[in-house]
Amino acid sequence: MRFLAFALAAGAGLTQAARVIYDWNITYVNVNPDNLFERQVVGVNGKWPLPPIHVNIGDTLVINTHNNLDIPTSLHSHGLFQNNTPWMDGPVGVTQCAIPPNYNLTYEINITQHGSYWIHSHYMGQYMDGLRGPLILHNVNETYKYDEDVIVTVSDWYHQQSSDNLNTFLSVYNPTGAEPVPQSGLINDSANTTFTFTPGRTYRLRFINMSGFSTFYLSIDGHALDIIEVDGVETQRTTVDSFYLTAAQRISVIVTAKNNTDLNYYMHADMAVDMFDTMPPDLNPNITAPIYYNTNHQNFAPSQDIGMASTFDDFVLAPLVNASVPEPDQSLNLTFNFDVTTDGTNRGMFNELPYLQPKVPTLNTMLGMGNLSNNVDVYGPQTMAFMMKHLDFIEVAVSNFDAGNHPFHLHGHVFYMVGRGNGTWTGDRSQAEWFSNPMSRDTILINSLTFVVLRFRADNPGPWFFHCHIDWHLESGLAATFIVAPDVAQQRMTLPQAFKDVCTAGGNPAEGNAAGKQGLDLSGAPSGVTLIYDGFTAKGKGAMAACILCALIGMASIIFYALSDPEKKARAIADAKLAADSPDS
Ligand SMILES: *[C@@H]1O[C@H](CO)[C@@H](O)[C@H](O)[C@H]1NC(C)=O
Ligand SMILES: *[C@@H]1O[C@H](CO)[C@@H](O)[C@H](O)[C@H]1NC(C)=O
Ligand SMILES: *[C@@H]1O[C@H](CO)[C@@H](O)[C@H](O)[C@H]1NC(C)=O
Ligand SMILES: *[C@@H]1O[C@H](CO)[C@@H](O)[C@H](O)[C@H]1NC(C)=O
Ligand SMILES: *[C@@H]1O[C@H](CO)[C@@H](O)[C@H](O)[C@H]1NC(C)=O
Ligand SMILES: *[C@@H]1O[C@H](CO)[C@@H](O)[C@H](O)[C@H]1NC(C)=O
Ligand SMILES: *[C@@H]1O[C@H](CO)[C@@H](O)[C@H](O)[C@H]1NC(C)=O
Ligand SMILES: *[C@@H]1O[C@H](CO)[C@@H](O)[C@H](O)[C@H]1NC(C)=O
Ligand SMILES: *[C@@H]1O[C@H](CO)[C@@H](O)[C@H](O)[C@H]1NC(C)=O
Ligand SMILES: *[C@@H]1O[C@H](CO)[C@@H](O)[C@H](O)[C@H]1NC(C)=O
Ligand SMILES: *[C@@H]1O[C@H](CO)[C@@H](O)[C@H](O)[C@H]1NC(C)=O
Ligand SMILES: *[C@@H]1O[C@H](CO)[C@@H](O)[C@H](O)[C@H]1NC(C)=O
Ligand SMILES: [Cu+2]
Repeated sequence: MRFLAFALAAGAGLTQAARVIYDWNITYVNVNPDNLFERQVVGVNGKWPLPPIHVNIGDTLVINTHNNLDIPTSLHSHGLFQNNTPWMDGPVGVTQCAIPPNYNLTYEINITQHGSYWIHSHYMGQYMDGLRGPLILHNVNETYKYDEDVIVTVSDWYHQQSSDNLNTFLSVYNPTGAEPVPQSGLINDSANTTFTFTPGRTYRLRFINMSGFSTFYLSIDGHALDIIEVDGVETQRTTVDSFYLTAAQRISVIVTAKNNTDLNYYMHADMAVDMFDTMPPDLNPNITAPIYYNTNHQNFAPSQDIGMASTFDDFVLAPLVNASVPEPDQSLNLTFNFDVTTDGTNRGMFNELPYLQPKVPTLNTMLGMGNLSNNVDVYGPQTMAFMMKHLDFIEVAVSNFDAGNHPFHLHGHVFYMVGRGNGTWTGDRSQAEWFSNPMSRDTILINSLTFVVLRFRADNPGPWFFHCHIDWHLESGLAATFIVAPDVAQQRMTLPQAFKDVCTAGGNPAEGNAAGKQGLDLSGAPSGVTLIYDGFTAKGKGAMAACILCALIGMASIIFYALSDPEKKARAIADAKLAADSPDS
């Protein structure tokens, strides 16, 4: 890591742009952050946790990566717009091919935003194996004043490798789609994190949720939290006792320290245990970290932790700069649910179709196919591609048909949170609660059996991923691709050679449609993993799922032999369902 450029600029109070260069050799490291289990994780330059990245607005951030793993990787700078450089965004299959082992790729980003962000692998479930770290973009002059700037990451921690967890999760033996439950929660990637407060000082605490799954409720005994930033968007200073962060969300608060050192205090990060299908008896969901005013005594203020009873509501925060939200030019209606599909696995999906990664990254298709790129078909039958016209104001309504709450992230943009309501978005505005000066952010929680209405300006040509940030659900298919202005993208930009070479190096096609072919011949593009249309309603299937599990135990041998043949597999699952549905089961 070459950190000198930033240190000099900040130290001397200079405002001229710097080129901040990090050399990241992505390597395996053995660590034991929860003091319970040593495991192999993915770190950088032989170290884990990852070094936090600090840059100033106006700087150019350069990350030279070398993949020293035996599996592919990629890096996504979460929340950065990547305007005019969509190839720097990082999601494999959308804007790039995975970086193969022993290969180098350089990410170069002109920093135009400020606030709290993070950088993480966007390949399979790899970020839950540790490849995730803070990315802080400093403003020239911060709006709010504080004495100290402190990063606080929260994350869930698994003892198993993500690839193993993923195999268990996306398996015919898991028809209910029960997610792997983490073994621990970590504050700052450690079970031993402690903070020190100096009386009278003010602290900006940048909370970054790097979880793969669990949501946390955060509070500090005896201290009010003044929210000033949400996902890089500044808010009017708003005092709360506690707040939640879903995976991938960030909130900055200003905390004013007490005037004396009589007591020490605990910071609380409580996992939202209602998300877990099972509650492991040895999991402590309530993580704490001491905040010491005086390390010479252990007198702690009484706990005021109310956990999930928090009344925090991010919709009612007000942006620092008032929102101006016109009526939409184009509207999109998305619903999502989970169900067993024809490959026998339980998958998440928008509009009844799971996302399947195309053979060619969507960006390569967009920039490489001339006029055909304006035809949504070239992006493949199951990339859930939606075409959006340049500068249109887009409305996306998302209805959650699932029993769980899910955090959704849009790449390349922040969206206004203009409305919400119970049940399904029918287009009847009187059934929604509307916000006249809405907040915007890049990751939003959508509660069970409710809908949200989001709006954004399609001013960033490129393919932008919209997906559940629970990594298990992303991998199972809960994703869509917003295809913004291929015509303008082609006029403005050319895919850098390095982003073609990285495909070739990994044995993947670098150009063509989703099938790696020319024209509209999409034969061979990933497809055919669909709902089983067998006369059962989605709800009926959900209710039946537990029963199927019993039946599956009996059917296991049949399914085992059917594994090699997707059609037989689907048949076996369907048979299992029928068995489960028979009156005597
Ligand atoms: C990356 O790190 C590994 C493990 O420490 C080391 O063996 C390898 O030589 C490094 N590679 C480069 C290109 O620095
Ligand atoms: C890849 O990166 C490593 C580490 O920065 C460097 O030593 C090596 O020379 C680079 N290889 C190529 C082909 O650029
Ligand atoms: C960054 O901005 C400079 C100056 O406008 C431009 O020359 C360069 O291509 C940009 N780089 C990236 C990666 O966007
Ligand atoms: C930042 O603040 C300094 C000191 O108040 C002022 O001189 C400078 O013009 C400000 N810069 C910007 C970009 O607002
Ligand atoms: C962290 O705390 C545990 C006890 O909770 C202790 O066993 C361990 O040694 C500590 N680790 C470090 C690095 O201080
Ligand atoms: C938490 O980790 C960040 C880096 O990720 C570091 O800057 C900060 O000082 C750490 N805080 C504590 C209290 O350890
Ligand atoms: C982080 O996000 C996960 C997933 O949504 C959630 O379960 C967890 O409670 C969050 N943690 C915090 C501290 O907000
Ligand atoms: C600390 O003392 C100062 C001066 O007496 C007062 O203005 C301030 O409100 C006090 N702060 C707190 C957190 O009690
Ligand atoms: C976690 O904390 C919450 C809020 O104080 C409490 O209701 C809950 O019982 C705690 N859970 C455990 C397992 O201690
Ligand atoms: C911003 O909106 C609020 C109402 O939400 C209003 O009171 C305030 O005057 C507006 N500020 C500006 C600068 O328009
Ligand atoms: C949705 O239901 C909740 C709880 O029943 C209620 O408080 C809320 O007002 C409802 N929202 C709308 C927009 O009707
Ligand atoms: C959105 O889709 C759902 C499910 O198909 C449907 O019930 C609803 O009426 C649609 N809403 C609009 C506004 O088209
Ligand atoms: Cu989800």
